[in-house]
Amino acid sequence: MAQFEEVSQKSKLHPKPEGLTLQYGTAGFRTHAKHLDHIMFRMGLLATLRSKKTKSTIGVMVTASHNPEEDNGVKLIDPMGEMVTAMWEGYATQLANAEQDSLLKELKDIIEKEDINMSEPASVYVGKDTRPSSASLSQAVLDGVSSLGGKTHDYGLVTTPQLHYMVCCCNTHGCYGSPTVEGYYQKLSQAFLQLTQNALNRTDDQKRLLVDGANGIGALKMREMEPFLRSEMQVVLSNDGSSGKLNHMCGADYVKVQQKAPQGMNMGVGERCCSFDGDADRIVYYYTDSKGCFHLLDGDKIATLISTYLKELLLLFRHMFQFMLKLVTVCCTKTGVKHLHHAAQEYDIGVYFEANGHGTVLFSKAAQKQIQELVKDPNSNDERKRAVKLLESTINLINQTVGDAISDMLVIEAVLAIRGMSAQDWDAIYTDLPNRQLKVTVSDRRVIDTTDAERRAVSPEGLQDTIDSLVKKYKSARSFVRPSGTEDVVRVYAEADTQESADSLAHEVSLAVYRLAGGIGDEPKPL
Ligand code: G16
Repeated sequence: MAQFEEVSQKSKLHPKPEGLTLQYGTAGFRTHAKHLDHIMFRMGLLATLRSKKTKSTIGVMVTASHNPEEDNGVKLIDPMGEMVTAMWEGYATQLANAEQDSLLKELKDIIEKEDINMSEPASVYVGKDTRPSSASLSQAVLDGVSSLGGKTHDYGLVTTPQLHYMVCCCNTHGCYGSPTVEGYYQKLSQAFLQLTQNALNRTDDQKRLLVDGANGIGALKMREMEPFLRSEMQVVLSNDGSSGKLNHMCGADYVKVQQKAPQGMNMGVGERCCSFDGDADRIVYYYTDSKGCFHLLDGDKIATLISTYLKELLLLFRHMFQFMLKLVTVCCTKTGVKHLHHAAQEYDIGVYFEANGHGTVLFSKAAQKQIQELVKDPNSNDERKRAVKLLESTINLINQTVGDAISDMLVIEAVLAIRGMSAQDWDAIYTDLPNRQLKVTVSDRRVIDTTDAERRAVSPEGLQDTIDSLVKKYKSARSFVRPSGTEDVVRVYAEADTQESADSLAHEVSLAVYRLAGGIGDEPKPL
């Protein structure tokens, strides 16, 4: 077939280095950008097949999110804006690792297994972050799509959640919004302005938010969005990409792991600050108190703020709806928003956040329908009318396709404004135990296997027993280890009654990982 001839010819321009194998990780392929050209071309091919199979538009985002600037990666987006299924992640790995001369064979194998009608049209949306390597890598994706005859729409520089939003808008024929960057700003800003009308007499200080853009795409998009917010938010942007390096000493991952403010941010006492990550799908908040102490408001705190706000609104209607009667339930999954997203879909309203600030809120179709009916209810009193309007605007403000730093930030700002809360009030909802997160480099991180939502290690032998006995030495302590799905490291988490104990436990567990799981380089040193 002429189609395959074209793939065969074009793939020679994006050759695979012999012997290189990569896995589709927690959020797609991710490694040094120099290894990725063939992966991008092949993901263009795979997205085209997925589009033909689903008869829908598929998204391909070129980004390595929180990883260093030299890395890059690719995330595939399914029709409703969610991550691709596990089965297709497997195909992605299969195609990525096919040697040059067996690429067509593997491609045909997927076509056959999935029974894909190759005469179906295909449409793929492509976006990229600000990394220097992203321009040529996204071109490789476009080449892959066109070599199989698919249509592309190149959105250029967008945040990952913006591309998820575009894909969902396209496949819902505009029901979710209009599939343009402007449409995204319009939808979110209108909802935000409606919500903040409920917060009276806010001073300029209360509208002020210090935003660390991680020197990435989120900073660019925040600047573009600002005029749409009509001074209802006064953004002071730092790490806007004009001088610093992406994610270097800044960004959500740095702030969360280091538990300190990013470089270049001048924080006044008690001032609300937040950091995006490299592709703006994560956000964490923080402030310093009058003693100069740094306070982090991470994904757990964000989930608590948003769920208590929603619960308060829903309780006004508890006499009417079954789903609102259920208590708030907590569920744990493995790391990776794809796991959390699926778990959250099981609920009428699912609020999910990873501690690193990646998360969103999902409203089931039934819940959205019931809220729509409430809007029209003629017997509603003023308090309920107000609550239902708030719910409606909150739904519009949330990017339900995936975690979105900009959307989450606007939700948080609106909730704080409506409830008249400061960052300190929010922080006081509960007190975090002191904790520490570390990384250990080992020769093969896959030697660590886990169970119970990654809370217990089943291999290597003896590791979990060692962790258990170390934990017993400290008060209120817990510790978990797991292989990262995005970097070549093992992650260690520890918490205890004091920061000294958390640091010491994290160090001891790191040493155990280093010794029992094949650590390389220098032994972990005490903090
Ligand atoms: C990705 C995933 C997240 C995950 C994070 C870190 O985020 O989407 O769910 O928490 O990687 O994973 P790990 O700790 O296993 O390296 P992002 O923002 O980097 O795409």
